[in-house]
Amino acid sequence: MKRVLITSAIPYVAGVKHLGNLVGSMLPADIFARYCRSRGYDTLAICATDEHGAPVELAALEEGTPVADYAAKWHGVQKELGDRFGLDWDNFGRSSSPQNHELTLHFARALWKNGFLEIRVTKQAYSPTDKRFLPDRYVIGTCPHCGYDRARGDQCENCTRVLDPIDLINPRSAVSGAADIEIRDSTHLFLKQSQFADKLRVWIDSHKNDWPSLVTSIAYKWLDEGLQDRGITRDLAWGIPVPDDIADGQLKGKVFYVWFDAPIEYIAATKEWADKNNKGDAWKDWWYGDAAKDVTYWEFMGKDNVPFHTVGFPVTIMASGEPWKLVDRLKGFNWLNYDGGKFSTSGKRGIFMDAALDVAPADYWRYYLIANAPEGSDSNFTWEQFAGIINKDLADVLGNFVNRVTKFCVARFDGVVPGEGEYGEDEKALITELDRRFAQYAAFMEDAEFRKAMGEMRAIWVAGNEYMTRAAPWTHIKTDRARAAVGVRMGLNLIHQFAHLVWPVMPDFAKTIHECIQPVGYRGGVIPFPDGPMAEVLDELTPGQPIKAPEVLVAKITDEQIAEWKARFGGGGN
Ligand code: B3M
Ligand code: ZN
Repeated sequence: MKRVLITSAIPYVAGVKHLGNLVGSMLPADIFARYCRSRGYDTLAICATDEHGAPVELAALEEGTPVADYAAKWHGVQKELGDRFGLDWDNFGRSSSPQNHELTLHFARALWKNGFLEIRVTKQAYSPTDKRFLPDRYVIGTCPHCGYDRARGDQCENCTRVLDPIDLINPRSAVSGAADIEIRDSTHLFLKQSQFADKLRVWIDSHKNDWPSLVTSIAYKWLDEGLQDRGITRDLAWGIPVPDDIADGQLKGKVFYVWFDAPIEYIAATKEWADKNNKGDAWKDWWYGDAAKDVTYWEFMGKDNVPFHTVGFPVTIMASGEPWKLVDRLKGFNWLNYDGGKFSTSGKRGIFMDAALDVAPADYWRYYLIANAPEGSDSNFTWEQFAGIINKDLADVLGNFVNRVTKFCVARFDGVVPGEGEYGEDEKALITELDRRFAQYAAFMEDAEFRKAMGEMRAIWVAGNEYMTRAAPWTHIKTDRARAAVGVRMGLNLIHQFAHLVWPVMPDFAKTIHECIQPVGYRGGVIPFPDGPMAEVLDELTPGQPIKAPEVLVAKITDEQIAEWKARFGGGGN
């Protein structure tokens, strides 16, 4: 059996994530995982909250809450919102877990023992006003590469380059705004990444054909610019402390850099899963040595996270000298913009996961976002486009199809699958077309080519609708009941297969329509991918079996709603 390990970039625990975060990692990872489960693959889907580092410490500071409490609270909020969005992880872990502390120390010790860590005295930003070192995002200033004036000390949000706080022009403290920033000496551990440049290049070359060019181009850019050694400790209080047996206690009071322990949490969250479910060492079978050889490991992330997954984390694994799994398929995404500008957490611009669910059900968002995923280039959200796609694809095409067939069946065939008549030429032509389209859809999904897959899904709904218009049982019922019965029977079978098709993308919707038409023996849970050739699955329902017509399946979005949401969320044109 195929084994598929799936990780989504783990969101910082601070606050509610916006739809740009969702579409760039968690949503595609979940849809891909559900697709894999629907094919019967042995699937493990992992996500977590990223709880360490300057961003979280800073946010807790702003809120005036102890960091540990702050992290626990927001982990809970994110877990709940993820559930409401249908994100169905095998484990949604926490990078502050004991398992991650343990594994991070395991890696750090292996790196130290293998001679890939070095103690260096570095120049760090220090604020006398704040009486502390200001690592990473604690410093804000102008990006030396692109001139963006609110670049943060760890990475420029605008050009995605990774920065050092002391590179920033006009630096100021994120804590107090103080500009009295001094440069002081501080001792840190450095991972000798430069020694892995050749090995990394060979590895990245080997993925030239199965990673998106967005991903390989970012990876090559890093290698071509010359791989720098990387500081993996910070002057922070919150995080995983450096133990005394590394660097003879010289790093006392410092913690590992969040980007060192965050990817290790992919493994640790798998161990959390095993521990929670009494699965012993089963977590290792996904990650380590021969037991994990047949696993295909997929990572999903936004483009700003790509360097850490094509260089940082792989170097950690390579330098450990242990046979941990490296990523096989790395799916990176561009940005989703909000009405021509950036989604911004700090600027509170755009739509956040909690507010999104106030205005529309999770399935609308899941479908809209994945159908417009920023795969080849950035994509842009507007309320008009959102409403247009929901109203056309989901209401006019899919919802209308389900409604007219089920309602007609209830009205004219006593709400049972009619058995009269035989499938003819029209039905056979449809079956041939759908065999081809389902196969094409599956091929796109196997490669996580979501836009193409959604295009094919839509084409399948359209083919069903067009067939129904030709079959017109509402016309034939007056003169030829058997002929009308054939159309209705095919229509009901199509609806049933649509539930199977759309489950990974719209799980609630799929469940609703599947419950209206479920074949005898269905027990709930995963709604599997159509199991067999269309000639069989489109003739699967038993004549005489009762069906139901769902209540309004997809309510159309009105112009008044669009106006109201634009006013509420800002942006969105006028
Ligand atoms: N937390 C950045 C982000 O949320 C970071 C990802 C970690 S993946 C190991 O986009
Ligand atoms: Zn920049």
